[in-house]
Amino acid sequence: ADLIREMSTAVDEGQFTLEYQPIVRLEDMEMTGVEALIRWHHPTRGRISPADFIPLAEKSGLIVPIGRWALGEACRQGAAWRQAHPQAEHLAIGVNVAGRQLRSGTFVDEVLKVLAETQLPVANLSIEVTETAVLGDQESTDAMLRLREMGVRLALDDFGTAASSLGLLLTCPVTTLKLDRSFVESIITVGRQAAVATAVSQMANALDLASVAEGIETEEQCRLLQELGYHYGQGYLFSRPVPPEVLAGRWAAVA
Ligand code: G
Ligand code: G
Ligand code: MN
Ligand code: NA
Repeated sequence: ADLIREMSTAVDEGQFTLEYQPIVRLEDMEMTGVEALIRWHHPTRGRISPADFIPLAEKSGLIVPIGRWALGEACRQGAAWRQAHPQAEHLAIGVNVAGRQLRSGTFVDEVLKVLAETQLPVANLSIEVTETAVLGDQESTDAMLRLREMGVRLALDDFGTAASSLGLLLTCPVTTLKLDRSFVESIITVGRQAAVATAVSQMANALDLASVAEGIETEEQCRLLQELGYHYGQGYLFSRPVPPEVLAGRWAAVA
């Protein structure tokens, strides 16, 4: 309960920051996107992991203002990167959005407003939703359809972990599947993980969707996922989530 109360003022007090984890195109290992991941720097408790506060934020509804902040901040950062670094011109900025945000009724208008204010081109934005967040309900489907009409990319995050993955693909207008990292973790030694990863890749291709494999930690996993047809990869092998100035430094170094 204390944590919820503290969370409710944390946005205004500037206690949240975003880190960005690279997403690379497996064909040439170019960084083509990033996923924005929120960090809470609590004044007395120190760093609190999103795994510990995002579920509370979702339950309490505070995810709506927190998520609104994260969307604005990620778009502002993406626009700033584009201004400063030619390499960032086509960078996809992935922003996690909770079901409650998507269903809030004002989400699509908020996206429009943020894009206008930050001058981030719509083609640079990718919204990440989880299967459990959307579960095929009409309100989130409508919001996603409107986002698609605007040209926002939509990724289905943690794909394969929820109960209704396959049915969702018929109703949910996503552009990208992100294979959950639980299928990547032991993909080299556990045949069943490789089998699921193969099936998801084939399904993505059959449905004309982009595919991202998450949680890639070794060269061996990377090679196998590339052979299985994954278009993009994300994981500690390429980079941990890093503060924005670290990415800017990498671009400046190769410019
Ligand atoms: O960053 P980490 O590596 O610990 O992320 C833990 C979880 O928190 C992930 O499942 C991620 O999707 C979620 N998360 C991180 N940032 C955000 C955010 O801005 N909004 C929402 N809804 N979830 C987030
Ligand atoms: O659930 P979502 O995919 O939005 O969240 C991404 C989470 O996965 C973050 O907590 C991030 O730190 C974590 N992550 C990213 N790459 C790796 C990886 O290679 N290995 C592990 N174990 N976790 C990862
Ligand atoms: Mn995500
Ligand atoms: Na995920």
